[in-house]
Amino acid sequence: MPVEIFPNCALYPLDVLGDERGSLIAIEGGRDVPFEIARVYYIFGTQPDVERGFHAHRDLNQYAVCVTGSCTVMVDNGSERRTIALGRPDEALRLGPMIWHEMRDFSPDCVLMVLADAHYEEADYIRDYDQFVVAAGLGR
Ligand code: T46
Repeated sequence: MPVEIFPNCALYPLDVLGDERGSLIAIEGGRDVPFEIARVYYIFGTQPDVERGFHAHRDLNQYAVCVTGSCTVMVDNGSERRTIALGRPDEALRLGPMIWHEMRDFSPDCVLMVLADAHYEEADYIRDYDQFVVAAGLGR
């Protein structure tokens, strides 16, 4: 069962398939995530003390999985903030539209994989926090 953080933001368990050889997780668009996957990117080799993110998306839906190592993600819906520790490959953090997020505390081996429902579009980013709060207050 997902653990809701905000309406657009939740932690989802991922089914682990495995046998005596080890483990495997499959994420299928339209089944394990509620959209067709248009883009996959991953963040790795993050230098010590680096902080990333500091934006929200207007329309983009994403699921982030820390496939190796660990990091934290601060999520903010415009009125509340929560910090989520990611550190397991069988858990996905849904980052829906209008969730401000900041990633930090990357372990040296961290690989943060993100599945997205659209191609990269800089116009979809809100990178100014005050602008985000105003937009979130208007419901968009
Ligand atoms: C997000 C968090 C979780 C591309 O050209 N294509 C891409 O698909 C992405 C994701 C990035 N880029 C370029 C844009 C920048 O020149 O790669 C560079 C680094 O991207 P950015 O500074 O936005 O990276 P983060 O770690 O701050 O944010 C990323 C995603 O951009 C963002 O959508 O939600 O990870």
